[in-house]
Amino acid sequence: MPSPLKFCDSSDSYENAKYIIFGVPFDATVSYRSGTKFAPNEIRKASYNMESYSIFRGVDLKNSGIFDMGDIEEYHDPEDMLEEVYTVVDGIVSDHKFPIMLGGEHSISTGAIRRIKSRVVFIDAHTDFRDSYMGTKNSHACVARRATEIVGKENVVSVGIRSVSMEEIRDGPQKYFTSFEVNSDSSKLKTFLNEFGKSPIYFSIDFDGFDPAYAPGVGTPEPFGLNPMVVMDILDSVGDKLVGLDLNEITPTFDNGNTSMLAARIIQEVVSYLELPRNE
Ligand SMILES: [Mn+2]
Repeated sequence: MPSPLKFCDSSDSYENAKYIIFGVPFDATVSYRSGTKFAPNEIRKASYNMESYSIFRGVDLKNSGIFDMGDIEEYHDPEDMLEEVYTVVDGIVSDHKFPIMLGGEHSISTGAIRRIKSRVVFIDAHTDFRDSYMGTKNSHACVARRATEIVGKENVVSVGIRSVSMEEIRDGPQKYFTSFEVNSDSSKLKTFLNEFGKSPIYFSIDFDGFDPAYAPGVGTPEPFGLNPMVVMDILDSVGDKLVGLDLNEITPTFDNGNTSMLAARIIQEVVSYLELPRNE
């Protein structure tokens, strides 16, 4: 899966790397604005604007061991895509490395969660708890439902919720924090995550969880969203237990550049957090 573009500071070989980036250019089930398949390369391009040094963490990412594998091939059937994501994540995790997946639409996460089977923290405007949507159970509108089936409802939480269907409320969705709760007082979220983060955590970021002011280039924008600083709160609470990351639903055709930039920066912040010296 060679790609001519590589994420910045991806200079190491796979063997020597700790963080493995790969793209999943898949947007076959999107319900409103398509184009997320173009996001992996836009995130890579945006990354070239970034300094390698994190002043916040005091970490230089040049030597952190990031390797960008490029993209998997473009699939049209969600189950084919999920099998390939599972295989790639299986290889990375079996080699004791940290997978960073660039979507693509949100349905890509299911492939990683099937392999990793840890607790899941979603950032999302939507509960994504429909049993099926537009004829497929692997729609991006169903990803949290699939996650609860894989790891149990008590092991999934969504942050930033502000758009839910009656059907999802009736079915009793996963634990969630609305954007209104988090924006007015994030202490309840942090208290919850401090406990939740005692087990390994897969972190899946749907960029429509952020306010459209910060992340305009998404498939289904929703006003009254999160400030991206919530990522720092989540890292402070569960960062030590992170076992995988994905960034999804970015739609470059509707972006002014800021959404891909935010994605590239979040990858840097997560890696620099994980690179902090630990007393373990
Ligand atoms: Mn969403």
